[in-house]
Amino acid sequence: MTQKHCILIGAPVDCGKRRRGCLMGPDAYRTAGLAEAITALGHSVADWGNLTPAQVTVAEPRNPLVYKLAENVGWTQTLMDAAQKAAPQGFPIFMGGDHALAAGSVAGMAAHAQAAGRPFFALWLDAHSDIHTPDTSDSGNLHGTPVGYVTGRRGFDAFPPLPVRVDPANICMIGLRSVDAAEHEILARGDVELVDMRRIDEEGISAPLQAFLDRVAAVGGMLHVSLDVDFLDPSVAPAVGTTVPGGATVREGHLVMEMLSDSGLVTSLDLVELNPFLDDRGKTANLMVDLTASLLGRRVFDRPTRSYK
Ligand code: HAR
Ligand code: MN
Ligand code: MN
Ligand code: MN
Repeated sequence: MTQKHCILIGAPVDCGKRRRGCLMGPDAYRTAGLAEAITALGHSVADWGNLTPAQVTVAEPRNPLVYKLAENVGWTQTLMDAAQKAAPQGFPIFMGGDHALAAGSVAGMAAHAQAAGRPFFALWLDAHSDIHTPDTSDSGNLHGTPVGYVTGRRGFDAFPPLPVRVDPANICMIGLRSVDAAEHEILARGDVELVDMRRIDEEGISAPLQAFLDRVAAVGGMLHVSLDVDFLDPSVAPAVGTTVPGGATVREGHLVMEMLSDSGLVTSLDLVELNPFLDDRGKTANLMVDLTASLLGRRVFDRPTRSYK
């Protein structure tokens, strides 16, 4: 695998939902040895430290349930800028922080791809589809809305203008098992590639992923991966506020990461929703670090498998 310059961007976003703790995520990744795992693979690392949200004022949201709108908007601006600054210099890794951060990281990476003249794709590894708008959210938790924002849905007027809309046909969601009615409605009408747990059980996780990667490769796309802790089964990744039973196994997680690594297509990564306050002796943080290492080239054996004759 070619060497990368990895840029760790600490995004202690904790305003995307009411349960607190994701602000400790970036430091949990540092404690779990993320930088060391990356350098052990021959890559270089720069840690840009933890960012802080731009201070903004916003009008009262139409939906009174919406939680901490101004802080979410500020983070979106900050991370959109950080993504566009980091992307020309290396491989940005956004250490969350909750999934609200992806409004900024994905929008910024999409803007970078456009500037580079390349198509942009996103892989959403998550139990949830996160395609609400602030108006359709029945929780008011904006970590359920980043896909709505980046695909240009209406209702984000308080947010920074979207630099470039992400085509829903360029998004693949894998791991789905908790989709709200309003999200179901928009997804049923749209072009997002949907891989729910039933499909994974029936087809395996590699076939739908490979089909998506082939599409990205065919047009020379840049691929952003947004890895939500709750993509994984809570038994192996308990440190998340929104656990949903029946998630991906450790083996499925590593297979996905190794295939992504082999593809050579991934240009940025979000690690989101880790709540270290809920972890069991660091097991979730450690697993997220191991998955990142697989994405960056860690292997038991390289493929193709050796022959023994
Ligand atoms: N759909 C639910 C809501 O909008 C839960 C969203 C949960 N989102 C995350 N990220 N944890 O996937 O409230
Ligand atoms: Mn999510
Ligand atoms: Mn989720
Ligand atoms: Mn909901």
